[in-house]
Amino acid sequence: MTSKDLLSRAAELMPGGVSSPVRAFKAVGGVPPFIASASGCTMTDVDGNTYIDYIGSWGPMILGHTHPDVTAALEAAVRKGTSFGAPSPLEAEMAQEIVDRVPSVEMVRFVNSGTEATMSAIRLARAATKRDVILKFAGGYHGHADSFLIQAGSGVATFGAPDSPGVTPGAAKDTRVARFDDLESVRTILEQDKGHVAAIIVEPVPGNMGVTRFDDGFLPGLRALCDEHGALLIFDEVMTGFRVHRGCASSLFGVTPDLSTFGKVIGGGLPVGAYGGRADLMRMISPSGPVYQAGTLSGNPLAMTAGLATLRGLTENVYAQLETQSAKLQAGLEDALREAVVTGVVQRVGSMLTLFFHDGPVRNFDDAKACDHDRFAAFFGGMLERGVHLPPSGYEAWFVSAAHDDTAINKTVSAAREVLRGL
Ligand code: KE4
Repeated sequence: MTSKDLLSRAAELMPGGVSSPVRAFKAVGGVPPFIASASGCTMTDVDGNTYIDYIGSWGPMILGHTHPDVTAALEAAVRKGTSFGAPSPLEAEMAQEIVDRVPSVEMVRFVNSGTEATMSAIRLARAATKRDVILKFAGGYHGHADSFLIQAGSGVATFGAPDSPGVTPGAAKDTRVARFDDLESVRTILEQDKGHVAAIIVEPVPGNMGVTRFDDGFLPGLRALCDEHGALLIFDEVMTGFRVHRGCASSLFGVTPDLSTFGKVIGGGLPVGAYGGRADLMRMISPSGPVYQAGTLSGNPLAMTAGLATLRGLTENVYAQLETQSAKLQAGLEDALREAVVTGVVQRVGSMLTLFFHDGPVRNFDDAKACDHDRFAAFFGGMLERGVHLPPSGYEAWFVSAAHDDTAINKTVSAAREVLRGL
């Protein structure tokens, strides 16, 4: 069956025929290739077409698909059982790897997705501070828990409004939405809700409105405002964790959050999330404390195995290689935009980057929305035809892996040159 046939059948069985909305190509049009296999920096669809892959499963595949160390570790692990529902040595081993890498993390709890990690972190923050309000940023994505599916109210300091049917006004009333890279908008809310803000949650490098630029003083400014107002600072590192730096974004920028959330890379492609941070806070989590959170498959031995193999494969040399290759890609794309005389900007932190069809920097969600997303859809289609599979939305980050060698980068850049010339 072709991808087109598979989509028709799947759409009768699953909403939109997909397991997560972005995969349906609504933002770019066309039929999404149904993937049969992947290897290194490529994916191959059921029709036999092979693509250079910049989705990377939305971040986890930082070593590349079917990395031999990850595959071998999983093959051995699966013969010992797939799930125990009881403690295993692998969880503490994995927790140690995280604690060793991230100075701000003293204790960790594993869950099964980034969404579970962030919803648990804000429950803990509310319990620890005995406050209800959570402040997030327009364009920030922290998974699909009700507290996060909130759009900015009419004015910055007003209540958030549900951003999806099914999210109740009750859920929305405890979430405020500020402007990213705008400390004044944060200060306004903290003053307005003085004594009621439990935490600020922020992607320390936004990747869900595209990779967004921001002032060096922004993250330190959030830390200072949290300290001034008795709120906790939560870094949502589900995407940035162990990608932008061996010690995560908190180490890259030298800003210490109270709690951090993780996912993607720490699962090596298997379902994992985690939250962690100050021990005095984490000890409040059941069973050592009163804050309840649980999960049937949390700490799953296969997911821990894939995560451990991935983290251990992320050596200093691999980080250096990721930086080199990602810089080559950025430079090539910028040259291609210039040569084609197409207005656009490439913004990158480490091995996550976004090409925006926008005149000037993209610093917040308003800028991201002002990009030419129709032009992105045309660019996406042209790249796909030339065997390069970008993330199917202009609001997403492209992910470079350790498997993206010069051949892959050069092919990507030459495809971009051709497509941009024709836009
Ligand atoms: P999951 O529940 O999808 O594992 O993680 C939610 C999440 C939390 N925080 C950040 C910063 C994230 O980027 C994500 C998920 N990222 C999207 C990519 N834009 C996942 C792709 C999808 O939803 O299919």
